[in-house]
Amino acid sequence: MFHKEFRAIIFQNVLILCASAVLWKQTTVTATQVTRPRGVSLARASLYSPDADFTCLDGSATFPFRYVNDDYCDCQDGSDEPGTSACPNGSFYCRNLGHEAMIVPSSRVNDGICDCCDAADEYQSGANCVNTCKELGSAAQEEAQRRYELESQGYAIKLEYINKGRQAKLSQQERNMALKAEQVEAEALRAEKEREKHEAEEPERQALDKYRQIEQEAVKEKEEIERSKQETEASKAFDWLDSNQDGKLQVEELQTHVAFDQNQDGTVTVDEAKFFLHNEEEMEKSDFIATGWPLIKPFVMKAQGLENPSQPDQQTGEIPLPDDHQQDESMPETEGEEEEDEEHEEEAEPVKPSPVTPNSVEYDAETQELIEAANKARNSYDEADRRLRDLEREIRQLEESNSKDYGPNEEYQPMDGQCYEYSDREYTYKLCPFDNGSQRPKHGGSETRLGSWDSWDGPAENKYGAMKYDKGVQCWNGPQRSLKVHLSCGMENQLLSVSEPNRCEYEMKFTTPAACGEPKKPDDGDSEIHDEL
Ligand code: MAN
Repeated sequence: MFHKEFRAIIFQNVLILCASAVLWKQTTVTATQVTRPRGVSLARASLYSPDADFTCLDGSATFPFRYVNDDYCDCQDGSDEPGTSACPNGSFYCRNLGHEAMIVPSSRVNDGICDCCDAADEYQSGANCVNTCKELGSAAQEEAQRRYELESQGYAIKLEYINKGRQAKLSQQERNMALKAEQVEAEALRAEKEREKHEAEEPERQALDKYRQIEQEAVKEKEEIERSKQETEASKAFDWLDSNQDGKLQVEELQTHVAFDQNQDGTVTVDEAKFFLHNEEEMEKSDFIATGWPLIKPFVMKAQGLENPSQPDQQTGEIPLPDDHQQDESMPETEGEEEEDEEHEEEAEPVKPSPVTPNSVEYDAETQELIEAANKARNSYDEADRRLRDLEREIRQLEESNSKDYGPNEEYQPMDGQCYEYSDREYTYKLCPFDNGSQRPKHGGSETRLGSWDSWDGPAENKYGAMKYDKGVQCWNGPQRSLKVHLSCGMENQLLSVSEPNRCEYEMKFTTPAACGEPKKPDDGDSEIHDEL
């Protein structure tokens, strides 16, 4: 209490001594001629009425108005001392006429440091502050004007982008409608061509069926001839090997031929001979033809120095065997031997060339015509089918592009289909908006996809401020790579920088006119702060 009274006495004294000066220092007059205590903004002027008691702005106390700016802190929120440094938490407002108003902590008032450009915060410190608001104001003004002009140019380009984007969307929609109409036609045409194809293929099938039968018969005939050739050859070999002509092949008979000396020790043992008789003592001719000769023949041929035992005689398919088998150890000549036995050659039935073979079919004129008609119908159908597929593909692509969000006014559409690059020391980065982002080592190596277009990813109040690309190439021992692109207003589309704040998580800074807002004309630079409570 004593303190309060003491302070009041001091205050009154000061008031008496320098009544007019203090009054002047307590108030300041603004351009709008509103009287308010020092350090109070225009917006708060009405809360400081000299004709009434003052209530702290937090409502915590009320006292005579003369306590305001009396250099003694009465309010917890410091609101009674806006123009002195008495309260640690007060705030001092400098008008900074000619530049921008500013609020500084009132603890800085008269601390010897010039905070306000109009020097208002140092009215008693003797800091010799000079009012620099005019110079600062005009520099800021110039900068604001420069920014405004840039933004205006960027915005003008953005308007062009909007036009282009809308135009592209419209023509895509028109093209889509036209394609859809064409698709209906193309479907009908394909159905018609399919019907025609079936109609042409049916008579062709019937005609070819006849030929197929002939072909099959020819094949059968050929096989039959081949089989009989093999049989004849086997039969002759048997007769030659069956030296005692008893109609059976015995072990001893085979032992006389060195060709069966499998281990080549100079003797054909019983076991070696029996091997060819399926481990029996003897073999009937029918068994020899069926299974014995195929086993023996390679040995016979080997003895003759022939490589390919299955090669048939071109003409007869027979093995011309020597009349005198005593001359052995020359073996019976198998097919493929150069010298031909004249007798056998005469005996051999010439194989008639098959009229129709699977590889060289000659069709009669009528069938040929049916095939050509069916081919034509098939080609027409294929063409109609291809056209429909092409249309469907184009429609799909258009719809995919149409479903992309190119911004509130289609302003980002012109960036689709373009790519932009940026190089740092190690990599060249590429951004193809609405498609993907990638990274290529500068000194060789393949491109790594950092992500594919996913969605807009800006904050709630500016969704179009950033783009997300995800599902990039898997990081070694880590996640799939991903990329965030931050967009800001600029004169041109340009990739400004790339960073990798976390391993395999990339960030790009990209400027584009599409991100420019409507430019606001700079004011005269002399602005008040709207410091609402
Ligand atoms: C490559 C690049 C880098 C990445 C590593 C992760 O070197 O894609 O950006 O950090 O792989 O292993």
